[in-house]
Amino acid sequence: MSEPQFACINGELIPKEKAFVPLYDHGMLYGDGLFEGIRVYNNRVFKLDEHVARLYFSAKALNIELAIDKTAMIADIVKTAKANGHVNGYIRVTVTRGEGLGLDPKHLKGKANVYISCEQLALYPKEMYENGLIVVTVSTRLPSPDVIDPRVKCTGKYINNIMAKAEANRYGAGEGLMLTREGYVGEATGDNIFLIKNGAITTPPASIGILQGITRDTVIDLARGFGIAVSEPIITQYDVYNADEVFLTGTAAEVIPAVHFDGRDIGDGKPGPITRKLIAAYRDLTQSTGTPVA
Ligand code: PXG
Repeated sequence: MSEPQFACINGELIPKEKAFVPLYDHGMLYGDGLFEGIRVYNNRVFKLDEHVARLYFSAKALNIELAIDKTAMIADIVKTAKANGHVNGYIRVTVTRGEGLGLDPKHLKGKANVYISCEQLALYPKEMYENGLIVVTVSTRLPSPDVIDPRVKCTGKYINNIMAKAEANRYGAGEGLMLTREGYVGEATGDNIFLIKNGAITTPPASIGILQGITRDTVIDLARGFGIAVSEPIITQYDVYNADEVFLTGTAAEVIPAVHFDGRDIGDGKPGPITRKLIAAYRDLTQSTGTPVA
């Protein structure tokens, strides 16, 4: 992109090439931070209130004190999107506990740091949305909810997801399916999973140890709006292999069919009709709703 690009650090817009993280930022030292990935579609920020709400719930859970309230955060996010002039884009909000050496939060200077940037991001090529993804179950397990509550979207936890993604890459798969410690189906490395069987939808319950995705909630609403039953039972690999259709959801991946798991075709190995219907409905919604940027 030829136009100047900006990041927003603690409310101040800075040319992107001059935007740096302090050496002793707790996020840098210990992964002591939170993040949100948010999309801009058609000059509107999609599900902005929901992302900011999740960020503040995560901050509360980790006792990270922000200097600004949700209204000011929303204004800074919109300001950053606007400054970068992306009609469609991907906003990253990162909050860290602050600056200071040593684990003890009482050594931190000042309040949490807030970093906001905006990029272009296409996670998968267009063909994958038409033909579907190949997925493998990875050996990297989800952290147990008694260690870190999965609803907390904290940066440090993601080393596990990165290792899982690298494992999927080694198999040449588009995504890795992560299981809970007990071996139940959890989620992909950056996406939630949905199964369709006999016209009804299932997805693992958030309490099993997964992120309660905003795209997940959106797709559940869309499906119910179509009169499709959605439930959240415990799901096993057997259920995945024997589903009629499977798809993944996430802000970055959006809604994407998954047609092949661990060497088995799902159904006939092609994206199914309900998946296609939900992809179309999700696209319509992203184009027509959201917080205006301009
Ligand atoms: N599970 C996990 C583990 C995630 O990290 C989702 C599900 C989907 O949640 P949303 O709210 O996006 O529907 C996520 C989301 C990134 C990146 O920077 C990570 C996510 C989303 C977007 C980008 O790689 N995680």
